[in-house]
Amino acid sequence: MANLIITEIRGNTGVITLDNPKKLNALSEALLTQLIAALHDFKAKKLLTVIIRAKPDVKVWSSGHDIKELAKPGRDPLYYEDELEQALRAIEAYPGPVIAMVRGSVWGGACDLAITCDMIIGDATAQFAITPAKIGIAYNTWGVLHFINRLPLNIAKEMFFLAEPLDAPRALSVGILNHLAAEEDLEKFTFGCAEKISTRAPLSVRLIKEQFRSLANATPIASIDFERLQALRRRAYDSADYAEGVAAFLEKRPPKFLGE
Ligand code: LCV
Repeated sequence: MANLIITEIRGNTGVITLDNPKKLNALSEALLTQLIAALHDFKAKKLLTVIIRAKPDVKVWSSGHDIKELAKPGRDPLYYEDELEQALRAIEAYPGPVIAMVRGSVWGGACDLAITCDMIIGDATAQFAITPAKIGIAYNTWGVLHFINRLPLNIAKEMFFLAEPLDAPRALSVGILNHLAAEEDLEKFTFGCAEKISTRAPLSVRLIKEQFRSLANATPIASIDFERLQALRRRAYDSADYAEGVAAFLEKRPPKFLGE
């Protein structure tokens, strides 16, 4: 299995570099399995902070879920055991801050991954797009909650409805980016943050991370409502529109959605 990420340790920080440029760091099952394994390894080594990044020369930080691996219509493309969902839970459960260091554009599931990280530090090339509406995907409800927890509702809705990238200044102004660093300072600034955190009391930092995780996920939803949303999701992932969205992407043409 080719290495699709590079892992390294700098002081008390584990570093994961997405490294599958020919697929624009698409979040394939293989890449995500390696990312989850790296987080488990960093946890075993008791590293307090993690940075997830791409190589400095990329235009695309990650093109999101590997569209070629999306479940065929009739099956939930973002079900609980999907590797993307497992990776998001691994980031959320990591016992310490996970920082996304972003250069380039971040698409779909990779945008969810970045905002599931505890902080995002980017430079002027950073862009963020959440794209289910562009492909006809039935996004999962836990994924939507990430955006609700991060952004004003109207901004989160705009991102989902338009499925267009937000550029770095807009991403900073709405709260996606914690910091917008100059290109030449991005690495130094991000690693400086991680280093500073790793001088803080680990038990307190780990407790805070867990408190945020539990409280952020504490949004109650009536089971009948969850069932109703699942039924609506199934109508979307069973639809001809979903098949059309994926086919149009692979055939490099605009999709023709019919609402069925
Ligand atoms: C597989 C790809 C991909 C890709 N998968 O280069 O959020 S949800 O619900 O939508 C979620 C399920 C999700 O994450 O879905 C995926 C969301 N991702 C996107 O919508 C981004 C799709 N990609 C693009 O829009 C373009 O590739 C960008 C703008 C990222 C880069 O455009 P550029 O013109 O530089 P190409 O489009 O030519 O892509 C280069 C190769 O990478 C493949 C793409 O099919 C092409 O393959 P070929 O060289 O074989 O033609 N590729 C790109 N993204 N997510 N494969």
